[in-house]
Amino acid sequence: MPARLRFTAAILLGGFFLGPVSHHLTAAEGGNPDQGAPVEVAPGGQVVASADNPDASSQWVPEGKWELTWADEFSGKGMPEKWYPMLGYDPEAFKKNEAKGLRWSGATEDSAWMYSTKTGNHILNGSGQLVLRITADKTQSNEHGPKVNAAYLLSGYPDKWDSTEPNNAKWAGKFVSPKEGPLYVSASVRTDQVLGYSTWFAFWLFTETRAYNDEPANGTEVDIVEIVKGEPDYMKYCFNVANHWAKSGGSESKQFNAASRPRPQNYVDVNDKQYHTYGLEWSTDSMKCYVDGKLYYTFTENIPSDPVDMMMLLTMEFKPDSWDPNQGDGRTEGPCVKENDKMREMSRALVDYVRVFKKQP
Ligand SMILES: [Ca+2]
Repeated sequence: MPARLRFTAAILLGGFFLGPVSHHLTAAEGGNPDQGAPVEVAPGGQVVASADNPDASSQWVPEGKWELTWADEFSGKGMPEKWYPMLGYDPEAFKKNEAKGLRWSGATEDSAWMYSTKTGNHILNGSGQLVLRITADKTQSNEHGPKVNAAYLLSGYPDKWDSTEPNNAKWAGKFVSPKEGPLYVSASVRTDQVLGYSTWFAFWLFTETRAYNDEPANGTEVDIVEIVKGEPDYMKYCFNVANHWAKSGGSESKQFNAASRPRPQNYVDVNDKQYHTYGLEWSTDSMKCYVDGKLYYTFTENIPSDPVDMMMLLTMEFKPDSWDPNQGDGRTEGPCVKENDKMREMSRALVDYVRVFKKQP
C-alpha cells in the first residue's frame, strides 16, 4: 500500500490460503532449523562468491549464477546500522546543508497518526533478527486517541539540499538497480504477530524523488510484499505485491493479491508462524515475485529499468482507511501483541535477513 497514494486496496477472498497443507522451511531457506521438514521449491540457481556470508550460500536463488552483493543479517543488538528511520527533522537546517534529514511527506492529517521513533520500534533482538513494531502510547494522545508509533526504515537517506533534484533532496545510501544486470532482492520474514487493526508489514523498493513522476523507468514503488491481518477474516489470508507509478491525473498500479483477476495460477501457502522468504527477480524488462522459491507473479509493464535512487524499505505501518473499511479505520483497540498501562504493542514482525544478489554473466 503506497503511503502517499490514497486509494483503498480491495483485497478480497479467503481462497488465497491453501488450507491444511503446511510448509516448513529449512535453515537453508532462511527458516528456523528446528521447524520440521523442508519446503519443496522449484529448481533454482547457484550462489557464488559468498564466502564471507556462508548462510547465504545455501539460500534459494532463481536459475543462474548469483553473487551476493549486499546483505544485512541483523546480527547483534541495538540499532540496525544499514537502515535509516523516518523521523521528524529540521527543514531549515537541512536546507542549509547543516543537517541530514528524513521527513514524512504525507499530509498533516496522516502525520498526526504516524510517528516514527528512533529506538524501541525497530531493534535488533540479539538472536539474528530485526524486530519491527507498532505501538500505541497511552501516555500521549491527540485528537485521534493514543499516539501511534510506527517503524519505517529505509536503506537511503536525504544527504543534502539540492535544488536541482525533485523534492530538493539528494539522496545517499544503498540503492538498487537492474541496469548493470538482473538482481534478486530477498527478505526472510515472520509475520504471525501482525495483529492490530490498520497495521501492516511491508518490504519495498522505492525512490522518494521519482516514484510517481510519470516515468516508471527511473523509479517506482515496488511492493515486494505487504502483509495485513485483522478483521474481516479474509484479511488474515492474503498479501499484496505491486508496482506503483504515476500517470497524469492520478496514480496507477499493477497489483497482485487475492483479488486479482484472472485468478493467479499459483497460490502460495504462507504459514505465518514460520519464516518465509519473499524475493524479487528484477531485470530491465520484468519483475518476478517469489515466495520460498515459488514464482507467483510476474510484472512486465512499467518496469523501473534504470532507477536513479531506488532504495529498500522495511516497515510496520499504521494508517486509517488503508486496506479495508472494516480493518483500516485506525482503531487502536482490538487484537494486539501485548499491552500494559502505558503502552499497547499493536503489531510486530521479525526480519531474519535482507539479501541482494546480482546475476553473473
Ligand atoms: Ca538474521
